[in-house]
Amino acid sequence: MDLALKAYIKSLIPVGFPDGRELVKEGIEIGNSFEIGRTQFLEKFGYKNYLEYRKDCTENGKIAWQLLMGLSTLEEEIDGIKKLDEFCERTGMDIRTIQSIPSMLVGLPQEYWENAPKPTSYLMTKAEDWKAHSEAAPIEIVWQDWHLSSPNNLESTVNALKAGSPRIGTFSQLIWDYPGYYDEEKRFSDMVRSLGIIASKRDDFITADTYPEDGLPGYFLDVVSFVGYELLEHYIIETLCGAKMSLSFGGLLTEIQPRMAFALAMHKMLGSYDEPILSYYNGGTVDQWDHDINANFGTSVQEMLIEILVEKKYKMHTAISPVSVTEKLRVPTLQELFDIAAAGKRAEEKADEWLPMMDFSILENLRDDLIEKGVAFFNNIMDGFKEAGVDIEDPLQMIVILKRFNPCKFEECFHPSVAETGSFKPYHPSVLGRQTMEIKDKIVKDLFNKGYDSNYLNSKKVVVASADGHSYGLMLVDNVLNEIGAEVINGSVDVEPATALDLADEEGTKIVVISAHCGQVLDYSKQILELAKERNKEYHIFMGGMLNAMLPNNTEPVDVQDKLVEMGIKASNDLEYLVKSIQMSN
Ligand code: B12
Repeated sequence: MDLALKAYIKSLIPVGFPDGRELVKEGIEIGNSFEIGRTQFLEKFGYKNYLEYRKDCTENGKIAWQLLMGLSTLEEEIDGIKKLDEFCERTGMDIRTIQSIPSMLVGLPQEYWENAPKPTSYLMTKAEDWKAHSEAAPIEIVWQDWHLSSPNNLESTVNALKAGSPRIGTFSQLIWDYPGYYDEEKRFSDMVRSLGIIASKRDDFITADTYPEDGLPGYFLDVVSFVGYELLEHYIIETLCGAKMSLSFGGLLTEIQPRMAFALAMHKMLGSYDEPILSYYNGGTVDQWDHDINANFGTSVQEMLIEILVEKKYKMHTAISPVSVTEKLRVPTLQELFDIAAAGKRAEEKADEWLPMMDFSILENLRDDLIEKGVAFFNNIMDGFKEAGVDIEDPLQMIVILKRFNPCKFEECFHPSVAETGSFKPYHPSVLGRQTMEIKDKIVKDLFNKGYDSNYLNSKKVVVASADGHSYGLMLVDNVLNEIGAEVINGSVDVEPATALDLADEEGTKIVVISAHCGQVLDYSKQILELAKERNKEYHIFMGGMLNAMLPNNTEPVDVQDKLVEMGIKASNDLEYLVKSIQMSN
């Protein structure tokens, strides 16, 4: 291994942290001290556990359906669960699982709430709040987001299990940062304890779920790297912590062949009929239109149809969790969720007519190629870690290193093409990175056609950063500004207001460009403007991305671009406006 890489990996090894093996044991003890909750769903339909339900669906030639729901208050969320039950009863359509998505704040201990920007979705504070979901109706409730890998993971894992959640996620989200929270040792020691708790519930088929696109793979440019990385997570969860792993995916892997081949690869390597690895397919989120939104039913339904067909053929017990046609606009309403699930269920009615015409050999060939190269990627990681002195049998050390690893560098370091050809070259490119570069090319071409050139910004120094974990808008802005002649300093993702201004001060520039997507732009802007005032300095603050927020008395996020402009933020998604305004800023 190259010496610089070896030194880099060494520098990521945590010092003075507890031994992860001991933390797993502590977790198992905590897990043995309480029982998992028995839900209204299991009671009403007479299943021993949720896996038995999914197997029952397979055996009866049916698909298990799920919705992801994160409404703006706890009351609305509970009411939404009841409404889904009513919808199932009225239409005869069984959509019996909800993955509830609370606010990011639920992942933070409450003492941090006051100073954190307020994102979309609802809050929970006590064990009864979790229980209220699974007691509301015979609908199975699952918690993944902001649970297993958040700073508050120990409390939320226990609460979710006591409320009967059949899986706890999301392992891959360990790379997410939380505003104002910096105690890595506590957060990840607790995460290993939580994995121990889940391990203690193995016989109840409770799993630790992951969702690659929310973690390092969200930055990867090759589907092969997804496979290799998942082998690594499987090694940590199953081999080091003794917990059962499950995996959901699909938001970003939207091209049908690699999408389905990835599922088959996971099933072939890590799953079986009795112990499935795949929990659900999430609907694709990147190909959606933000105009004439009903057209999105077209792409969504064909995606669900192939998932149904693959499920019928390979019997992996994978649920389908469709994404509303409004995905590109904002968090969906309840009715929008029902509409897309109903469309999928109607496609299911016809699937048996398609099945005899299907030839799955293309998918199987791609699956085998992904497996071969993915295994090579995994072996490269393990060899690299060992050579750099990582204790690869300590789950805490492994998790902390993943958290600290630069995601893009991670892929380039271990990708098998590097050993083969000397440089990184994706074998089966992932969608979003490629699409973002295509959008960038088009924007730059249009700007050049309008008379801008590669010296237009005359090496003006600009700090760019993402206010949350979304990186592609940032990548786009960085590349456009760079090609129009700016000197771009990229602060990366999860950058807090103070850090953005610190970076601008260090670099001696007043130009700060923020990309934000989580509905936090109003709070973020207030904070950054107050800080600028305190520093008695003038900055030019630009902002783009998803310029919306949850306002009091509203149940859906609303556009706040005008409010931001009134506050003094140059808020717009227009790249030409950005380029022109930067040119005029002193
Ligand atoms: C990819 C994605 C993710 C990936 C991100 C991976 C990564 N490495 O970036 C993952 C899966 C991790 C993710 C997670 C979450 N996401 Co997300 N995500 C998306 C998705 C599908 C695409 C965003 C994207 O990258 N587009 C490609 C880029 C190139 O386009 P863009 O970002 O739209 O940017 C355009 C313009 O806005 C502009 N632009 C962007 N920034 C800037 C800045 C300036 C200054 C300017 C001028 C222009 C500009 O440039 C682009 C031009 O076309 C959107 C839905 C959608 N289809 O848009 C949801 C979406 C943004 N996510 C959303 C949410 C809620 C989340 C989560 C909170 C969900 C959760 N699990 O709880 C987490 C938060 C994670 C975190 N830590 O921050 C919501 C936001 C809701 C809202 N505000 O109303 C959306 C809209 C989905 C939805 N309908 O609910 N997400």
